[in-house]
Amino acid sequence: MDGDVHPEVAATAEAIESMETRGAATIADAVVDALATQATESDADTPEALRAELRAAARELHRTRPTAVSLPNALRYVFNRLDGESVLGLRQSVVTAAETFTAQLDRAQADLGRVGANRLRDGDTVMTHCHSTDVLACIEAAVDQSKELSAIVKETRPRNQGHITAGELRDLGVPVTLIVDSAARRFLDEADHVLVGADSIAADGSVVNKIGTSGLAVCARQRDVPVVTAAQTIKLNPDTLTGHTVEIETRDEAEVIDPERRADIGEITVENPAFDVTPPRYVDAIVTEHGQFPPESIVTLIRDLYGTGTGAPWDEEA
Ligand code: RI2
Repeated sequence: MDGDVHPEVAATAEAIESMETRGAATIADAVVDALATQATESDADTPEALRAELRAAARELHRTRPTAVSLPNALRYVFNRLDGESVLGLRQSVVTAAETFTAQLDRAQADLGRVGANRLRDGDTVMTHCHSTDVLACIEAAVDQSKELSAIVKETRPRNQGHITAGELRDLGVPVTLIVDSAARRFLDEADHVLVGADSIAADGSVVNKIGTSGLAVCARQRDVPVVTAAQTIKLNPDTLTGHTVEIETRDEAEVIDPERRADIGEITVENPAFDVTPPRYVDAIVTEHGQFPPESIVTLIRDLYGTGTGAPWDEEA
């Protein structure tokens, strides 16, 4: 039988689900932290009991956001390093794995930032969609190289994460023009790059990112504005090597329209997909901590880094 989930794990899951904690890299960081809390705060008196608790905690965390592959990749990282014949040893293996994971994540983002910055020239204007810490890392690295950049920031309905991007760019000293999503095509003529993040990258090079990314990419291609995805390799989806598709998260319709207003309108359907899929032909490069790749070649990197090592060890009884 599976063990108890620590209240802090449940709180982390709730924060991810409500998007108080959001962004693929931040989510990955939060889930390994939560597993470490489960391990250190546990009262389990046998390694089997602690393993059961860790599996239960992982399942609670895993169900929160189905599209962000960084979440199962992070869980798998820890589960693949579970080791120890005693509670103490097992506990330590979780803490060490979580710490190593977080350190690697930070390093990867800094490395990725320097790669992405090389694409940006002094005086360039970047158009952004949603809020991505990987994208911000590229811009921050370019600013550190004394490049002067400006940004056109899409507000990104329905959750308006563009506001977070705008604030962080201002903190970096980058001039920001905030636009509504539907103004993107009009402003593309003023952009030198479209720079977006990713929640999941499939083996065929398709980029799964915040809803609205694919429309932006199609318009950018029509206007010859290069589209670059900044994505640490934790966003690569190994399941897609074996033909699985990426599940697109559907969120509450109340994010799109106030329930009272909806009731006033009458019988309508409201859809709220959180993400869309941009085919590789609209993406010029995927920037990772290992360098930049044409999307069509990303399958090689996925195979090298993940092999066919997928699965959900938190569902197993072993
Ligand atoms: P970083 C976000 O999703 C955006 O789609 C963003 O591009 C992606 O996560 C990656 O974020 P959401 O959590 O890992 O806002 O680059 O739904 O921070």
